[in-house]
Amino acid sequence: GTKDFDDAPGYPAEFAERYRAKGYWRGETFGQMLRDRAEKHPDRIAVVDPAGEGRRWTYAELDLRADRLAAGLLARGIGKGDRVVLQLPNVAEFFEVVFALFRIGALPVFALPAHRETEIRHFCAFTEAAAYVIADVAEGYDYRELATKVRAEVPTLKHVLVVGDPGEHTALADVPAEPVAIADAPRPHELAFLQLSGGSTGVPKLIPRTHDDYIYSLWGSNEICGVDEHSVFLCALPAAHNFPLSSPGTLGALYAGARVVLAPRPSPDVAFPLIEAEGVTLTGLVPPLALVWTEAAAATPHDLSSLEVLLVGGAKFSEEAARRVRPALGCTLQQVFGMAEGLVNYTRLDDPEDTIVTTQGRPISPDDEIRVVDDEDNDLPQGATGHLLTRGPYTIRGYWRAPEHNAGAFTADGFYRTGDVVRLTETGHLVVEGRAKDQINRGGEKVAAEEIENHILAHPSVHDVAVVSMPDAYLGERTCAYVVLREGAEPVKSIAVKKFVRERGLAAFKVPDRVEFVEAFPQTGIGKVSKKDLRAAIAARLRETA
Ligand code: J2J
Repeated sequence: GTKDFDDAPGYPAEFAERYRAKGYWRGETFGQMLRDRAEKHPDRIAVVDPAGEGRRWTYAELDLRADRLAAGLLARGIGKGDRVVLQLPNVAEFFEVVFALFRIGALPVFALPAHRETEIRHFCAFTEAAAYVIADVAEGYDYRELATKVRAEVPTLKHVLVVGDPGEHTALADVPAEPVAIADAPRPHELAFLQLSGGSTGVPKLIPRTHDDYIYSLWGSNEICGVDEHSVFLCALPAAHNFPLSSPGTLGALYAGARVVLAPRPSPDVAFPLIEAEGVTLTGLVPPLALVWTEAAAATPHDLSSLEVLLVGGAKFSEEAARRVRPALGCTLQQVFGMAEGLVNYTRLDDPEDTIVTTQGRPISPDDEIRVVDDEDNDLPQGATGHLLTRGPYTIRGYWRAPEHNAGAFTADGFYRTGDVVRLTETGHLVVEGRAKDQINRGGEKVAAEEIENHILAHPSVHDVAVVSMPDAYLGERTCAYVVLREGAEPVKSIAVKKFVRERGLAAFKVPDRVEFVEAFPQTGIGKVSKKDLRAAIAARLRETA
């Protein structure tokens, strides 16, 4: 039968046994993994933080810091199973906190620096978080004020820990204590953290990942991406996102005993000097940034020759852009089509160039089960385009505390409905052809249409709204909100709708890029709003004005 965690469906016993027997699940935990690396090679550099006065932490130092912070957190009453919302930019402390939490079995909830009051309040309230960890100020934004507001609204939230100047909160630097033995250390099959879903619903769902399953995705990725102890991984995207965290990401690099270099921003002016100075061998980017890098590489004075692999994923990378990577950057392109729910596909480093530039790769594991189905869940013939369903040794069986949603998001036998529309090539590579979920992929940043619609509906002059994607040369897609005003309502300007959304305290990437006012929506045969027609209308409109 199914071994259920309290808050989410786990892997059925027969699957768990198979994943262990096949050696995918190694029975490791993150806490133990870091200890092991620190014992084997204490003096090797684990994390380089150029923003933090060029700090370089060895494996021994990271291990000791995690131990000391773990003890301090326990002393403050934060322990096994507690949720801790983590919202840090790319700083070394990100890893100190994450590994301290891993050690005591508290669950990090990986918020992004872009999230604002509405999202953070939801993460803290929904997870009944005991603590919230922030930076003081980053990119001109003061997270302490946000924390003050959220703390007043969420009764479980007892601790706000701040990297830097704490203001009215507690400095992270004041928490560490003398390391203690941890009585109830987490076990490999238990939850390690909650990751955020890109989502297509009103509020983002939380993704429960175990030590066993996630660590498999790390070493599996390392083998495919050629990561070993000599690798240097540049974390250019926000560290909390699943892609730079695990594909193979910072945690993959630490698993390998390699070096992680943190870029405070992903732009070439920041990243290129770091590549040269640190001898970076691989990094991951979303398609818009990969375009910027390929263009900037032509004129850069920096030596990028250490770069061996550029991973590009999070959104579809066009063949045209993909073909430019190797000539411009002198490295191998590796396309990656992944999801925080689990399944990750990579083109292989030795795939023919045509496969690398025209497909989004194939799964990490021989036991990743892939189905391509029609609208009624019937399997389609090989090569046909349809809905991607997947099940496997590092794909969740359900979201955290979401039984109703899970009933629709998974098949009865546990396949996750990715919402992606794909086709399989003869070599078993996946090509992403589109999307069935109601989401806008804004250059890798996911926007759930329903979430934005709910916010716009709160505007007193708005009668109805439909948020759709519109094509964009740089981001691939941007968001367009079609609005029907209430009868007799004063005219509203586009800019006022955008301002209204922004002031509700949402990540900036969720503010609609464009607002169109219409009298009524086109309808489907069964009287629902036809988003297909709206997408076609805005695309045509953009072509006319181009
Ligand atoms: C088209 N769509 C893609 C790609 C993701 C590695 C890489 C990416 C993510 C990620 C990740 C795509 N081409 N190459 O977690 O570990 C879209 C799909 C997918 C959704 C997942 C990783 N790569 N996508 O992007 O959870 O629609 O994870 O279902 O943010 O991004 O989004 P997310």
